[in-house]
Amino acid sequence: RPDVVGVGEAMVLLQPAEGENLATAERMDVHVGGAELNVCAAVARLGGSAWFASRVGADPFGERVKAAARSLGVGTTLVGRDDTRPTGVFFKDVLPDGARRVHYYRAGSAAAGMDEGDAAAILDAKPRAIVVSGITIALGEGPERLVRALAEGARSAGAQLVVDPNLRPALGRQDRVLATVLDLLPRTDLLVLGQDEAGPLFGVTEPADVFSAAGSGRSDGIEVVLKAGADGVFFHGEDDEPRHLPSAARAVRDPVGAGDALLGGYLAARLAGATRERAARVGSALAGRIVEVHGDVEGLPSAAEAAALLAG
Ligand code: KDG
Repeated sequence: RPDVVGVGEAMVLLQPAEGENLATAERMDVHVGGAELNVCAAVARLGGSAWFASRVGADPFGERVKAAARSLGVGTTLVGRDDTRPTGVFFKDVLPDGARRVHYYRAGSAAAGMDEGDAAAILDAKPRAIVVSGITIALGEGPERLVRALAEGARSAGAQLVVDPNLRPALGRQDRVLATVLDLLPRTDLLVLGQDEAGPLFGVTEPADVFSAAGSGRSDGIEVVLKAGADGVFFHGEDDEPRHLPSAARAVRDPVGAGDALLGGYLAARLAGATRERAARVGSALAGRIVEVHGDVEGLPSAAEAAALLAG
């Protein structure tokens, strides 16, 4: 029984070396990225068992995604193969001001072909937590139905439902993402969102307002983690009030993947019995490492360092 199943799309990521950009680079580094796989990688590094659930194409990039997952210690039993659709690809550019911009080549990808028919295998695995994100909802109607089916089945399968809105305007369907995340809320056990996502979702951005809009104080309890970028993170104190932790990052080179590490770190720590505060510290420490290094998961601490973080 896995601790966590992350459901979504992972892609091959091509990115120019430091100081170069997509318009002129002659060589690129090859990585694998995908929000829910990144979450699984963080959970695995903290000693949890994490499986990735997805589909890849019958192509070398599909093999590469699976190999990358395995090398991160993430199980691939629930990664299916689609013989007619390709594995998605994305490129990460560095803008003159240092900001990152991603370009997707994933329309019609194998993962975008997932639908509610994929839910049974995931629920039958009886994970302790299922992680879904708005990226999957944005991939199309089939993936949206899969996310809804998982949300409906999670509790009776004994799984917590973990939701990250992961708004990605470049993917379109953001109105469907917002509506679905709101529909899922009454069934959500842990909501991890960016402060910039709170406005579109709830119309409020102050931590206390976001927490109450998300349903804090609900009798069966929802935990909220609000990511405020350079301003750190707000988490749900044991008394249901928002608590704040400053960012653990010493320098920011590449922020992509930080939110996933924060979610994975927080969740793994909670599943290991940590308090909300310790879990927020673990998640924030992982996110701080990720932003200091190029790549989505390359900055994760070693297993030994991760264990030390967990132990406090
Ligand atoms: O959170 C990091 C992800 O945004 C990145 O890995 C790419 O999955 C990705 C996406 O769809 O944006």
